[in-house]
Amino acid sequence: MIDLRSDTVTKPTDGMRKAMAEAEVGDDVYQEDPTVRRLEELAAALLERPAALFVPTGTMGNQVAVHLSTRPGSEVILEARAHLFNFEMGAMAVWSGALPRPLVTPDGLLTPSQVEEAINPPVTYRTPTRLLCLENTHNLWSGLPMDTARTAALAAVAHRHGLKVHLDGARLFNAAAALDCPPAVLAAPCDSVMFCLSKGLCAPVGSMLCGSADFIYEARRARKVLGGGMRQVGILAAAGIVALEQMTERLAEDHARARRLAERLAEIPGVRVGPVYTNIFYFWLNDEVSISPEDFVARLKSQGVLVLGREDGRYRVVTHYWITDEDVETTIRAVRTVISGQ
Ligand code: TLP
Repeated sequence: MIDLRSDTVTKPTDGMRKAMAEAEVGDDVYQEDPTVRRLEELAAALLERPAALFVPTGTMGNQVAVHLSTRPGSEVILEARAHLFNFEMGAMAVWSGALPRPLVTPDGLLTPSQVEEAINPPVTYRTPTRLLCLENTHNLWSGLPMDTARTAALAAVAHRHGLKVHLDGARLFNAAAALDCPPAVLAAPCDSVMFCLSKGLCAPVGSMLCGSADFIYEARRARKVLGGGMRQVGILAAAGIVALEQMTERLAEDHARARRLAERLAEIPGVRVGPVYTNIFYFWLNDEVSISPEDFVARLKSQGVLVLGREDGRYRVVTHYWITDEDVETTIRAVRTVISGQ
């Protein structure tokens, strides 16, 4: 199967499996797992932060950050299509009692004036706004990367009004590759940053939350509240170390394949392709293609290709380490076959 549904489907590399088998471990709840400690030091150094915490998922990393940066009854500003708002099961309301204030944008990029207008004034009769969450790259906006200038301008507004800024950098290394800018620089204006090891970087599990020493001390407690105190988890951290040491520099290859695949798909009559910035893009079938989304996904599957059909009629394609040039060709042939055989 050529699995283009997500980069979360990536299986660990041989190097990761070997590192996992050989990992030195200890009880991480006592902070005695040497491999986890090494991963956390590596992540903190990469992001130029005092400290980092290994968490099982990106969702947990994001929600721990929201929890520590809000109070029940306060508001969180984010872009309307943000993962934190759309795919995290209302966690900020469930666990932190926080209210999202989603802002609609035409292109996925919040503007400083939009954020400023959405911050409630600090009077005793208005809901306090405490946090701004950004997403880089922006998943639902075709993997759109956000440059440091925009991040800094948004963070400046937030900080001027006493808000914290959290970055959902699930695919921060994709943004870094696309913009040719170190991840530490892209994330620098934000108080906390989460990035995933388990997406394009191929680790089977795991994300990192980075921030100040005090923030990470509290984050360790919050992770425990959520049942995220793991024990001999160096087995997983070992794959994360390989992810950071060996997998970040190659992401431009995934971006180039996404671009080629999109260009070739756009040549097929009946197919409309959205923008490609990094490793995620969307496409649509024009009305002349009378095939239901369920059928299209199922018929592509029978040709050995998996894409994600969304309820809004878009199909998502994500390239990653396990997608080769040959897979790009096979995918084009499969889409042509399905459309011509409708
Ligand atoms: N994204 C997944 C799905 O949840 C949509 C995917 O297939 O793209 N932030 C962003 C921007 C994400 O895209 C994701 C996962 C997360 C956070 C959550 O990470 P996990 O799945 O580790 O909780």
